[in-house]
Amino acid sequence: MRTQVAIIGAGPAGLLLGQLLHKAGIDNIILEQRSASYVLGRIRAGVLEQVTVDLLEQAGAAVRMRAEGLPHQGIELLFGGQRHRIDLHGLTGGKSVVVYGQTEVTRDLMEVRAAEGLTTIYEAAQVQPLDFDGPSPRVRYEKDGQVHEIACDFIAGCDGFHGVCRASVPAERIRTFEKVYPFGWLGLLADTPPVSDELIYANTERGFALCSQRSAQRSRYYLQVPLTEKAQDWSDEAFWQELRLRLDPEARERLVTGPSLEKSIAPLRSFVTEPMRFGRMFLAGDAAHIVPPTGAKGLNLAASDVGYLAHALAQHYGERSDAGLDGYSGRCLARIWKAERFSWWMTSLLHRFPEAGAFDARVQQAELDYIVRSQAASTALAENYVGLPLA
Ligand code: FAS
Ligand code: PHB
Repeated sequence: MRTQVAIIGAGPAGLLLGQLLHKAGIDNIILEQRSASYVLGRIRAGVLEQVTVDLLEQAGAAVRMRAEGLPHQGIELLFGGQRHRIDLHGLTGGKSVVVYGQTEVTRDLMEVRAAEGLTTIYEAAQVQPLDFDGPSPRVRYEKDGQVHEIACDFIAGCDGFHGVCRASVPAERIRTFEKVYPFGWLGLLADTPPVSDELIYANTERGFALCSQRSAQRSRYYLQVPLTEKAQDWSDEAFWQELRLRLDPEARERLVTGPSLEKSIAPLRSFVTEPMRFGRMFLAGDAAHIVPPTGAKGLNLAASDVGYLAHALAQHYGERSDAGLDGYSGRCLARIWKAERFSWWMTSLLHRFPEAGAFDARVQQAELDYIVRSQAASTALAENYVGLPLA
């Protein structure tokens, strides 16, 4: 088999790249180790920046998002028992975010890919990127007991944090930066009406909590928990009880509880790979970087990486220019590090750290109080939250 671009990974990065390349007339094949239903079963991100919305429009995968996505013009910070609204729209000259689950983004991208008759090989085992330093890269994989190879011009490593592409680069050619946080997020999805119209980020003595949503009938909640916790040790009732203890009286009163559809614990880490290009192999999305979900950046960074890469590949094939490919890594990393900083800052601002003392708690409260009272400080939060412009 031969294709122009072999994409490894059918998460949002790989699927969005496949669509953008197809729209640019660039042939591509996606190889995914799991089944489509397994990929769709992962409950993850929920907030889309305008940059991501625009890329999904370009990919022809925005119809349902336009109909069902929830535009959000503000978020609330809850601390000291009080909620304070951050007017994202007013502070950023009219920008906002769209609340629309990553699962739905993935489903929409899968559907348009299938409708266009494009090739996605699910349950591909032992996928290996080969010869990416030379002019003729290849991807080897196993399927139904047979070994197959795909000859290609380029390989896109969209295979997430635990993928094979980054791991295939010799250690001396890659530099990674990592910060692991001493807690995780216990997430719960339920078919209950959201507790509030907008997202609530809570800093409480018992730890962080986030009230998010997927629709007017489906809620998504998160609780900061120690890394020793296991999702199966948390009954629904225990989750709801703890969430109540982290809410203000009005939200506690409004909270509608119900049976969980999904419960899982996500560890929190900051991670960056430099560079993101190795010969004819390019890393994009979680394959290259991870952010703590506090700033709602993970999925959005994956989208902007892929937007840059699709544009660079279109330039290569369309204009015979490699300027975009040569500048890919630097362009992505400039955006990634700003999102890493913001996600680290939001995490440091809103979580209770085990080693933190009374002084640290007071400084956190002082910074939160400063943010909600200062136009400059709340504008800085707002412009990062809605997403910085593409450079
Ligand atoms: P993904 O990990 O989504 O996709 C990579 C794909 O590659 C997977 O389907 C995998 O099966 C496949 N793959 C891996 N190895 C392979 C191999 N060797 N061969 C073939 N295929 C292979 N972000 C937020 O903004 N908010 C959140 O609340 C949030 N919660 C998260 C919770 C968890 C548990 C995790 C892990 C991430 C969370 N994220 C969140 C971040 C998440 O949304 C990612 O940013 C997003 O999935 C990135 O998409 P991809 O880069 O496509 O990576
Ligand atoms: C979500 O709805 O899953 C979500 C929203 C905002 C975040 C993280 C996760 O910062």
